[in-house]
Amino acid sequence: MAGMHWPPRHVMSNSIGEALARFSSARHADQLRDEGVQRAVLDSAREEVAGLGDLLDTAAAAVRSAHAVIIENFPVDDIALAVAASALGRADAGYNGPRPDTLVHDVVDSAVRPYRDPDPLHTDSPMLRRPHAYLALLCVRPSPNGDGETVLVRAADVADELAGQDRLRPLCDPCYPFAVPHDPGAQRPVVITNPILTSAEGSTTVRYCPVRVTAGVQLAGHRLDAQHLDALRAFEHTLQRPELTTSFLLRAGDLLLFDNQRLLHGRTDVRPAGASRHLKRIKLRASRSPGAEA
Ligand SMILES: O=C(O)CCC(=O)C(=O)O
Ligand SMILES: [Fe+2]
Repeated sequence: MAGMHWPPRHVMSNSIGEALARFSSARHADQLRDEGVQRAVLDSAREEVAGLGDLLDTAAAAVRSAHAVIIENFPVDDIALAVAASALGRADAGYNGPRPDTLVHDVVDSAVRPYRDPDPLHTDSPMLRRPHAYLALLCVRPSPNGDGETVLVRAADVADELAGQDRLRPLCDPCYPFAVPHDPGAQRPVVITNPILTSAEGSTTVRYCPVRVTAGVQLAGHRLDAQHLDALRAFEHTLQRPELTTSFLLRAGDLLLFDNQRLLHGRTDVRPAGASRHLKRIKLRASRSPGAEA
């Protein structure tokens, strides 16, 4: 269940933050698209910024055990963000927002993603064969109203709830349609199918985006039988349960690191004055440890 002290929080000291900002000002974001450069720059940052390595190790361990962590007082800087995020894995410039090669995507109010609408619970990059393992969200500026809260739900809590209703197993079948956004000129929309939940060795993962799945069900829903449709409705219903939800306001300088396959995330709506809200986002691949499977 969502506890009071989740996600765990750590504060970056001013001295670490200032040294990391100084370190970052001497680097260029373009170089950091390369994984080898990311490793080398992270190693230099660990060496040059006293205390940074321990803080990042603590944060990475928290993401592994608790699936999310917040580092407060983080410098608002793309390079500092990329350096810290790369402690979790490889920062991937692919599929991070509408532009093709974006290491750091600025999450801001826009016509395609207006802040007045809530962003319902989802996982990112659900159409990829392997969705990104982790996300990093750095708050540059919250909404001045204090709306636009971040919402997190653990896949394992949703699965526990559904298992009790005998609706977990259908959701693990790879039959759920996700509509892939396509070019206006494309002949017909592409629909891929995936499980929404997987459960193995005590670990539950989730892949879900309401817009993609709703469109997928409309396009290919006839292939979902009553049992699978019923389980999908139960899943959607369970996401609304307040006791499974943790909501909090990200403040300027809060860096949220989390597991994109073990948590769903979303955002509550933002009133017009909150259009200046601004986050920075990095998407990460699990780093390949020596000898591990690809
Ligand atoms: O605006 C937010 O807080 C949510 C952002 C989000 O879902 C994302 O960037 O993937
Ligand atoms: Fe997202």
